[in-house]
Amino acid sequence: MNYKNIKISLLFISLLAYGSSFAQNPIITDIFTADPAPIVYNETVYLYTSHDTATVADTNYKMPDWYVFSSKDMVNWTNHGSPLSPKSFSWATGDAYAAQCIERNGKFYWYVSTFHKKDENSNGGAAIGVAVSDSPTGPFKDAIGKALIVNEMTTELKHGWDDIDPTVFIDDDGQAYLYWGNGSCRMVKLKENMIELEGEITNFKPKNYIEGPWVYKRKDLYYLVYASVGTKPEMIEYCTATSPEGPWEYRGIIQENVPNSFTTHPGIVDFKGKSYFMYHNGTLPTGGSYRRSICIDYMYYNEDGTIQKIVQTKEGVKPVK
Ligand code: FUB
Repeated sequence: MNYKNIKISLLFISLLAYGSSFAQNPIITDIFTADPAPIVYNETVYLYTSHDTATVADTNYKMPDWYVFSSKDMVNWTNHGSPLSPKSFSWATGDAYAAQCIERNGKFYWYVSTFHKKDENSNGGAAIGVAVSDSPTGPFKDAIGKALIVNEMTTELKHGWDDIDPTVFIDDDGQAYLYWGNGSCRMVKLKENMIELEGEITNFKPKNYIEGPWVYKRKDLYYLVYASVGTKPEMIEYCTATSPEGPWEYRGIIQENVPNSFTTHPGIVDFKGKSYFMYHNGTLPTGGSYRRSICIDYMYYNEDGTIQKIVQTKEGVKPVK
């Protein structure tokens, strides 16, 4: 090997070493993203996100639309743009808060929280809509031409933004459930068509619950993971149950406060044998509580199904082979 070849090899080796320790978190760096909601479809992870566009000087959210990203290795993410915004719903106005998409029978149902215009169906306030598509990346359209949940359907809390943050779960027997809520957690069954409610809305308040529920099943246990608030910014805590309707047993804190953001928000996915925990923080340059960024770290379970504390890292996760 001549001197030039040795130099090139050394450069290659140091690039490899740099690459393997390169920080992956936050995972999206060209726009500010929040409220991660991942699903696996066709050996690909699709990640549905909120989008923060507030300026550094702003003191509240500016969230114009929702985005979709995808990855086959949890490290390289493709931006599919924004196929949905509150403007896609004739009845909606205002911000595009947290949302979650799920596949059923080849169709993709994207449950979103936004705000309702004052009209004959609602006096305004937060509302939940559902959009549908034949593809995980859209195009999506309003599935029913009206909101699925309006403020007037839940009356136990008086603030107008209590009907936010939908999470949707389909049990092994095919029954679908929608959970949501700020201040208390609401639950209602969905019909098989995924666009109509079935039965009564119930509400309950897990310990320290504030918002951002994420419901899933692992082995025989149901998990309700959520953002919690006490005297500090939000953390992530969880409950488990042996039925999707509860009763929910409080199991503790999974994730402590995140740097530079008052909120955090859970999104959980298993992909190719590993469990991943997604959340947001404010660590991108010029980031903050209204300019958030999604991160991914590994998630580990104990033998008894309890969840180990998430270790928040800059390195994030390694590419899935
Ligand atoms: O992104 C807007 C709101 O902040 C979400 O709806 C909450 O979960 C919190 O992340």
